[in-house]
Amino acid sequence: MRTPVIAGNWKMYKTVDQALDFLNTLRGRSEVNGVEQVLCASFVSLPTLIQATSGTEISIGAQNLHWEEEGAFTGEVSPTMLNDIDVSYVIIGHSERRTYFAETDEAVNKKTKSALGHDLIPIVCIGETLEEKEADRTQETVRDQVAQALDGLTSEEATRVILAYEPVWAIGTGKSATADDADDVIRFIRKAVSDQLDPQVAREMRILYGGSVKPGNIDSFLERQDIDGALVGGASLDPDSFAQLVNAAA
Ligand code: G2H
Repeated sequence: MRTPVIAGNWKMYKTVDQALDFLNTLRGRSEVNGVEQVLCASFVSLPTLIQATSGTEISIGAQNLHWEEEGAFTGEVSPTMLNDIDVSYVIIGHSERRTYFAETDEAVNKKTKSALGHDLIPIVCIGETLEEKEADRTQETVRDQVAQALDGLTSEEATRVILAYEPVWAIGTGKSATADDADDVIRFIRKAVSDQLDPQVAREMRILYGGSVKPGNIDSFLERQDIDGALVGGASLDPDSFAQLVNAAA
């Protein structure tokens, strides 16, 4: 049995005060068992959010990390620093980082290994662009991204990875993939993981869908056996809708 995950990706939204307001409104509305609920906030808000959620069902994640523990890397944040403030999860390879910050599959692999080596749960994002989809290259694209992200991991390590299938054309556009399409690709990803590592890893690994998920469409994704939850941007910014998403997955 794979525990479902609802992870909010707040991107570059919410000051510390706004993040605390969100938590105050959320309090008590999503205190449910049977689902991992994660809020991935800006680095600036992480210590405050971790303190404010201590003892609750809510976990806090970062949206990026550097793979080195320290060094002359201006502007970067290391896994050791995330450990120091008790961060639990970290998003890696989001399409916005791949597109705007030139994050490569090689960097995604280094970050994934580093996160696992520091007991952080990586939420690794993969997905095809509209151009790749239209050229019928969705499977090839996601298979390559998965192969590179998980390259060199042991089965035990890979089992701790959460993959998020986020078709780039569905991100923040209001156009979500249909549940059928998402299910097909996620089943294909599970098979790719099985071929690359072993069938047990593929059975145990959580794979989420992301891209314009909201309370009105979450059920259609969650009812698919291979989809283990969602990585949610826009709809995670509002505590009511985040609570509805979590409660739908519980
Ligand atoms: C995809 C998703 C969260 P949204 O970026 O990772 O955002 O739900 O706004 O499409």
